[in-house]
Amino acid sequence: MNKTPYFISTPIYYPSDRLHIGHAYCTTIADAIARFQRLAGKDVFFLTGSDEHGQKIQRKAAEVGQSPIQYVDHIVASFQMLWEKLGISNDDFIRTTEKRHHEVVQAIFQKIYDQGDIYKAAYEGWYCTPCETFWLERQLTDGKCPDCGRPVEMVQEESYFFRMSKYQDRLLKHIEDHPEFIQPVSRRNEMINFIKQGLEDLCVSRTTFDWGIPVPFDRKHVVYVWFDALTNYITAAGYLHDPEKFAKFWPADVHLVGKEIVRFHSIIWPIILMALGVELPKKVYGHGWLVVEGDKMSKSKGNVIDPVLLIDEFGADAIRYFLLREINLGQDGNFSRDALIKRINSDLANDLGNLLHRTLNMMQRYNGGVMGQAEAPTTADEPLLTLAKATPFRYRTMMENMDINGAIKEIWQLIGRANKYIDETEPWKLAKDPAQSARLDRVLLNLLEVLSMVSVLVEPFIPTTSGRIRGQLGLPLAVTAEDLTALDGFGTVGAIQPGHRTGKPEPIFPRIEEKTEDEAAMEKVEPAAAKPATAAPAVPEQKTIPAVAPEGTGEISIDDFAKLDLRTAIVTAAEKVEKTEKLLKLTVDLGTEQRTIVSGIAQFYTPEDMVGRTVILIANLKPAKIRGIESHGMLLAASNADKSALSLITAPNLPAGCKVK
Ligand code: ME8
Repeated sequence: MNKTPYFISTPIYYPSDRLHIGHAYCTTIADAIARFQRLAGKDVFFLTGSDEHGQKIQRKAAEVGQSPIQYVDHIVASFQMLWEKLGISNDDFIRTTEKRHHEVVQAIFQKIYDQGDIYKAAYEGWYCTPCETFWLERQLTDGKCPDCGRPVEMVQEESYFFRMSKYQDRLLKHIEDHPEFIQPVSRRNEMINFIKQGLEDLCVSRTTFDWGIPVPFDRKHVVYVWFDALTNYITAAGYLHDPEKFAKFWPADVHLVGKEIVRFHSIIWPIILMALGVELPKKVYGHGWLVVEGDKMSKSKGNVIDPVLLIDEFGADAIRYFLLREINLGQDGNFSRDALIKRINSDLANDLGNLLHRTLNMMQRYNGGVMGQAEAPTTADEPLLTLAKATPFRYRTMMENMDINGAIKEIWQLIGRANKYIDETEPWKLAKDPAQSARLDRVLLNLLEVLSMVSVLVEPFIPTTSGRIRGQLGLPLAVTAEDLTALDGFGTVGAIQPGHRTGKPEPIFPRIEEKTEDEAAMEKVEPAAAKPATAAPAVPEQKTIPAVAPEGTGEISIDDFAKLDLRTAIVTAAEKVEKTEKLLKLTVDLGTEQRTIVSGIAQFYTPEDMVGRTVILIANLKPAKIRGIESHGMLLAASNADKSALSLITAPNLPAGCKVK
């Protein structure tokens, strides 16, 4: 039987910089939907990639003295590494520098030109290079880019223009006739208003730089980067190169994009397709933005979150779960370390981890890990079984509507009900009475069946964990479309039969000891203040010392100690770091230079206490960003075991810059 095709895409990201948690958010959503659609029996084509041309990239490469291709090759490799680490199951990764893409862009530019929808004229207007967007004077906000708020540049050049205005009425009608085309509805209304103000013809070529796809009939020009980038979706679907694939996967089911680029996808892109005589995508979904502690992420604020570091610390599934559970798809959402740790502890370690652990533990203790012959369900089982029967349908409906958050809540409601069922049925009492053994088996069977269901339903969100749960349950590790279908018959077709063997319980998500942000920040910069040193008190950087110490002894050589550049420094200014309890920002004089240090001592020293003190500084410690402040060095301090007392190491009678040996 032919499977129904399903095509989902993410934006192709700019390799102007490494990706941050916002990009990981979008790609994780797309991955969860792609995985769900595969489970739902569809033939899925899940596309992501990189948008490599344009002025922004050319400038970035020049800044570091590299050719654009050298520059992007390196960054694109980091994208691919990130997607692998995050468990992203994309079927293709398109780079706009690939030959297959050049050919398509040039062919469609030529076709649209030949039919008279692209014409040459002079362009004079504003350009935002970070957004790669043209603006009219009247569209600017206080003379700046209305999208990103950054300065714009005046552009005056000969350009090719695309007759967008000609298609305005057709596009408006399409949007009005297809309420599902732009979602959520708030974005749809914005787009309708935008089009009603009148569409200008779009400048689709540039001449003042050359990092782009040449216009085939006029080599002085390169194709405008958005015209180039949007075309990626049909290139990858096989347009011109693989008609069979294209017929199967086009039109795309959904272009998932951030809310700031819905305009490009629901106005420029459909008009390009109309000009080509190609069907429009079925849906453009504009997801919300991820902010950090309520603030937009930006390099200048120093609050950009690197997903690679988070995955290394917490694991890919924990990050995926947080992003998918915490934020409603169409709305903006907040990322905070505290909220992440809370979610891991409550939902993953407590609710899911405990259900699995308790059930498998009881299977081992009462049944030696082997399922017995269970008696028929009783009324005491009804609440759990009724909920379990209803859950797959509700889950499917929500996932089809891209309500990921709602679907996850459904699963966790079932998990919560199953944990309660253990408390209600008290299997430990049943286990004491041999006459109750078939009843005990029923309770255990219900729990195993529910866990088996959960292992299928969570696969799109936490795929590695799904496999680990299934391994412990004694089920095949990979989840298939048949497994999801079988859930519809829950209660009649069981995954667990008498004689089934379950494995040993292993914790799937260890609880994370909650630390406040200040504590985490302090550990990064000042391990001596956060944790009392166990070796020599004057050696606070515990992480580097064991690496050079002879194994097992904990001792270091005098040469190791000599690596530390310890110096006296005089504090010249001090203030509290805003919105923190424990951090002070200090300016210290080293005799030869002034440094800024962020130190976790605010509970023990006021800013006034600090000014004028001569402290000891590790001067050759790598700088670290703490709360957006670059801290260059670390003060020495000693503290007691429960950290209730802390004392700075000082050298009151010495000038700044003396070496400590
Ligand atoms: O715009 N929160 O690429 P880009 C959530 N190359 N999502 C975020 C985010 C945040 N804080 N920051 C970025 C481009 N994103 C073009 C796209 S498509 C033909 C060309 C996500 O690298 C979000 O999906 O600036 C946003 O639309 C996308 O990254 C922009 O990535």
